[in-house]
Amino acid sequence: MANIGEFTIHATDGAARTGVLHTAHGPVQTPIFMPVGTVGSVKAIAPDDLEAIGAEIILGNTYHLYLRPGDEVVARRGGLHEFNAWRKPILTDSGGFQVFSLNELRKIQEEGVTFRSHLDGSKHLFTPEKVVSIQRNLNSDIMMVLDECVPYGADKAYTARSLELTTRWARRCRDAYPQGTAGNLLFAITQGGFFKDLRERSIAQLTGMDDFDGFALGGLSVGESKQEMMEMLYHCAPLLPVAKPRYLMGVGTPLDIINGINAGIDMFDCVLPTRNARNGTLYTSVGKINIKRQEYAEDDGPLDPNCSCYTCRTFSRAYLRHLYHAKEILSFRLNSIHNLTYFLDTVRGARKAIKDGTFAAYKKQYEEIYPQEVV
Ligand code: PRF
Ligand code: ZN
Repeated sequence: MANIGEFTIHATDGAARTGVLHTAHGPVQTPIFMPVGTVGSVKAIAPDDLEAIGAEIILGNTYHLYLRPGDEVVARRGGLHEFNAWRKPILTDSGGFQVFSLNELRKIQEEGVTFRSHLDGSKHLFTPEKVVSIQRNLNSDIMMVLDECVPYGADKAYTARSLELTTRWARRCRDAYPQGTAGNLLFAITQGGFFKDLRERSIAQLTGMDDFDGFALGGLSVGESKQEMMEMLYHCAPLLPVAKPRYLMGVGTPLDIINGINAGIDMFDCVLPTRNARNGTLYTSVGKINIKRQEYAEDDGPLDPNCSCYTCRTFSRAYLRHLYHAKEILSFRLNSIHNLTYFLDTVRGARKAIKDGTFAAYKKQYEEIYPQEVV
C-alpha cells in the first residue's frame, strides 16, 4: 500500500506528466479532471453515474457545505463520503474563492475574511484555522488553504500585499494541521495576479515551506484573455515542484486542459461540462454543438458517434433535443453524463498519449477541434 499523499510519476512527454496520487479514499490517475459537486452532489448526477463514466475524484465547496447543511451535520454523518455516498476521493475548495465571488460586502483582514451568507444574510468569519477545521469535518481527501483570489485588473501594489497575506494564511492552515497528522492532504494556492515577478514570489514563498502535499495555481481564468492566461500558465507551471501534484483551479475548456497538461499541470476542475450540459451545449469529437438547434429535430444519430457513454449508446440527437425543449429533467442528467464523459475521455486520452510519447499529436487534434480558441 502506498502512503497517503504519495505522488508517483509514471511517464513524461515534454513537460506533460502522468502518474498517480494516493489519497485516503484511493488512487487518482493524473492528469485528471474533477467534476464539480459544489454542495456535495455533482448536479443531476448520482454516484453510480459518476462510477460509470470513470470519475476518480470530485470537488466540493467548503463555503456552501459550511452554510448548508453545516459541516458539523456532515461530520456527525461520518463525513462527506458517507453523507453523499461517493466513496472515492473528494477535494474541497477552501471557501476563499466563493466568498469573493458570491459576496460584495466581504471584508478581508489579517485574521480572515468576514462575509454575509448568500442564503440568509447572516454574518460569518472564515479564518485559515476555521476552513481547515471545516474541511476536516467534511473529511476531505484534499483540503485547500484559505487564499484571496485577486480580482482581474488589481494593481501591482494590491496584488503584492494580497499574495503576502495568502502566504501567511497558508502557513496558518498548515500549522493548524501539520503534515501527516491524519489522512487529509493540504494543498497551497499560489496567487500573484498577472505580474510574473509576483507570481514567482508567491510560488517561492509557498514552495519554500516544503510541507504542502501539492500546489495550485489560483487567480487564473478570472476574466483575462486566453492569451494572458496561457502566458501566466506557461510561465508558472515549470516553477512548481516537479515531485508534487499541480492543480490549475477552475480551468477550463477542453483546450485549456490540454494546454495545462502540456505545461505540466496534473489536476483540473470546472463547472463547464455540467453547466453547459444544462443549457444544451455539448462537447463532441467535432467540437461544441447546441442540441437546441432545429437541424437536430429529426437526427436519429447518436450525439457523438465517437463517444461510448450511456447517453450516446442509447439515445438519438432528436430525442435529446426533444427532452431539452420539453424542459425534462432527464435532459440535465443525460447531457451531463455525456459532457463529463467527454472531459474525462480528454484526460484519459492525455494519459495514454503521454505514456506513448504522442502528446504533441494529441494536443494538435484538440487545436483542430477548437480552432477559435488557439492563441
Ligand atoms: N482560489 C480558490 N479557488 C478557486 C480559484 C482561486 O484562485 C479559482 C480561480 N480560477 C477557481 N477556484 N481557492
Ligand atoms: Zn457521450
